[in-house]
Amino acid sequence: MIDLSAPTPEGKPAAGKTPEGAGWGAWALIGLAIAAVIALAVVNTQATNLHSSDHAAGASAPAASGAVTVDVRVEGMAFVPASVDVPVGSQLIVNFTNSGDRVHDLKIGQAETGRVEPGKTVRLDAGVITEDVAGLCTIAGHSVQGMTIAVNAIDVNSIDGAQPSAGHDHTMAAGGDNPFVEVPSAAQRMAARADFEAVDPRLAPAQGRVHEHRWVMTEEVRDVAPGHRQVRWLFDGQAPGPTLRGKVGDTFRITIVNQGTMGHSIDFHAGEVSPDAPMRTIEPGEELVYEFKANRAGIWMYHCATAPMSLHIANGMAGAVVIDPQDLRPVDAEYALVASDIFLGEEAIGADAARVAAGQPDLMAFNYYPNQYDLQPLRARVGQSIRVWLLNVGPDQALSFHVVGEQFDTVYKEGAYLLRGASDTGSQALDLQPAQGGFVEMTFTEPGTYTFVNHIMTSAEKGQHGQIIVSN
Ligand SMILES: [Cu+2]
Repeated sequence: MIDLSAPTPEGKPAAGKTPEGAGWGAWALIGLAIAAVIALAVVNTQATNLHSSDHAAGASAPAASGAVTVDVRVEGMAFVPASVDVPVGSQLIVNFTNSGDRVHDLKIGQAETGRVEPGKTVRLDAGVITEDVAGLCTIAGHSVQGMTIAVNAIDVNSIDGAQPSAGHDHTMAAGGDNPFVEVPSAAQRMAARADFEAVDPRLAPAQGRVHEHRWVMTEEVRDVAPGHRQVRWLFDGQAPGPTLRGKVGDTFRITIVNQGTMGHSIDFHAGEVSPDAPMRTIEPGEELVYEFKANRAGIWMYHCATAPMSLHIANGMAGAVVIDPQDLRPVDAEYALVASDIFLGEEAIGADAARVAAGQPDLMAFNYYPNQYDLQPLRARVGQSIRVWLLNVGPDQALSFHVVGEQFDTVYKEGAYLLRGASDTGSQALDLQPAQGGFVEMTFTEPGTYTFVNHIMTSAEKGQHGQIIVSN
């Protein structure tokens, strides 16, 4: 008996490689063709395959006969295992245990368990497996959060075992329709990771009146989502770029040095300058000095201004300049969150240009990494006031920043207070279009886990979601 619960080996099918000499047009056609095949394969279940599998490595499957029994359980919002291999012609029996804390079900092909309460186990006869079948939890929204299971039909009679019996491809992932890569589900994004280091969201006070920095611009492979690495285009090695902070009247003198492979540039919204010279694109090996005086308070965007700007911003070339209003009140802690759309792509290419052009983000993030503050929450104490500076760099999606269980007593948006130190009124969300910024202030009165989200809920579900843990 082989271990049917063992994960199938990772392997990117041919779709993960650029055909030599193929241009983007041909590439897009290949993508569409793959998407069409997959759409046909899943049309009856609305499910997508969670796991990318390579059947060639499953050659040790037993002869096809009789029944195969598999135990499936629930972890968070995922089935474990997320993928099972079954010899073609075998009957599949699933012992489904709902080990989660919410009601779920399991549907594989046309077979359904019906609703299963937490702690209960139900036996599901999925019938004879003749081709790959998608399984899912049918409760609204659960499959898009990651509750899918792929049943792979293994053709044990194939000599080299190289082709899946149904002949289609498994690059699709829960939570996305990106034909190039596997998009991690919410359950995968929120699973604890010992080695993870979030972008530090803390914002230090302004120091000095002249701010001089030298930023090297590079293109480097980075971890952009759990299990996914791809090239990012970076100011000073980070996405978002460094957060600058000063006061009204300060001078900023930034030297950008292009050590990448293509032209890049920078545009600081925090100053008023003639764009012609300082915002020009510089080629690899060149550098330029961009100087401006900050005459107006606010949180201002900066970004690479080389076309297509959507792609340069999507790949990481954006950040914030904070210019303090004159009468900023003292708070116990300040944070800076840059809202950004995340486009996945192949490792060596970075954000997929066609998806960026179509405005179809795979994930959404604060500080360019989805769900990172679910893994490393912000922390505060009861009675403390915190200020969260917010900037939306897009490139396309809007932000409606909300903290679950909390109300803002102070809201500053695009240079003006909407509300200031209020006690008998308040605000529930700060809305910011791309290139808009502001801050919110709140004081926690009870301990607890306060979730912050983009209340455009599909963006929260794509990763614009984090936590503030408040203790006594
Ligand atoms: Cu650039």
